[in-house]
Amino acid sequence: MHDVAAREVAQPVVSDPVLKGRVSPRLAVPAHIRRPDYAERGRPRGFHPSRPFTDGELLRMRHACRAAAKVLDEISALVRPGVTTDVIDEAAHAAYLRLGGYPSTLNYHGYPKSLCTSVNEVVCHGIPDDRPLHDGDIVNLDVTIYLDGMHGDCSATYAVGDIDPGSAHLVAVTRECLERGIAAVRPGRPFRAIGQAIEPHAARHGFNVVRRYGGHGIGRSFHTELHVPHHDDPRATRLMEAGMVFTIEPMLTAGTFSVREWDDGWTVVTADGKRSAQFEHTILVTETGAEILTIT
Ligand code: EYL
Ligand code: CO
Repeated sequence: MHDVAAREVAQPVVSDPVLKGRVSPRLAVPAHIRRPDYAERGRPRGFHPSRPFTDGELLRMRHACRAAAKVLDEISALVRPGVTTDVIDEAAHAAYLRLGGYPSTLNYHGYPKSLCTSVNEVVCHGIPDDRPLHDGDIVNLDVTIYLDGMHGDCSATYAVGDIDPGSAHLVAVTRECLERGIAAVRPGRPFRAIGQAIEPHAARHGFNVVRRYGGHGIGRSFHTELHVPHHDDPRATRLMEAGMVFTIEPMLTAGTFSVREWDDGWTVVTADGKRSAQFEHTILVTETGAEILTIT
């Protein structure tokens, strides 16, 4: 397997590496908020496999997904130079609680914060800390809420102040890849069709698609057994069914698709230090295509 060679177009800058900051103490969740089963001990007891949702489940799922989109919309207004990702985490935490929900990432496999904030070469699972956002950074905010017994998951990548044209291009193409992935959803098609729609679009613009992480089935469980590759993976032979719900969340890189994990056990960065962007929606398979659930 070979990474796609960059074409002669503006590539994102390589800025100073993102350094690990100080992580503040865990935030509390009031007793009246309904918690997922992992909230206390960190491990889900199991998962509810992906299958078409009942009408009742779908009603609750729409509620959770709309709330996730509202939280993301609200906290995205905070993105500007000088704001720390910890301040964004505090705002997200308050927003989940105000909507009556639990921050799904909080203590999920021990994860310490209420959202993921992934800056520049951080691909995903960045932990909010005391690092201020710098002018020229790009940052993905990944929000998941547990509400009405359902998880709703969405993310977007934002420009901090003025960003270079190469980074703006990476962000734009990544958003287009999510749109193309969603447009490929149709009952009866194999999941492979999603990556087949995404990967060539990324490649056309000289970007690579991260393979190590994919979308996932979601609902009563944050993650089900259903894995949704964003690259063309011949193993993704399962067929989409009307009523299924899953995320599509392509991560594109300006360089290699290979990733490394920091020794904090969470933060995932590109192996070559080049920038990465991501967009995510939770979507429903309809009779004719897909419906985006994570919209306000
Ligand atoms: C927690 C658990 C290893 C998230 C997502 C937070 C991170 C690393 C184990 C997926 C999987 C967010 O938002 C997500 N997908 O869109 N784990 C997640 N964690 C975590
Ligand atoms: Co997410």
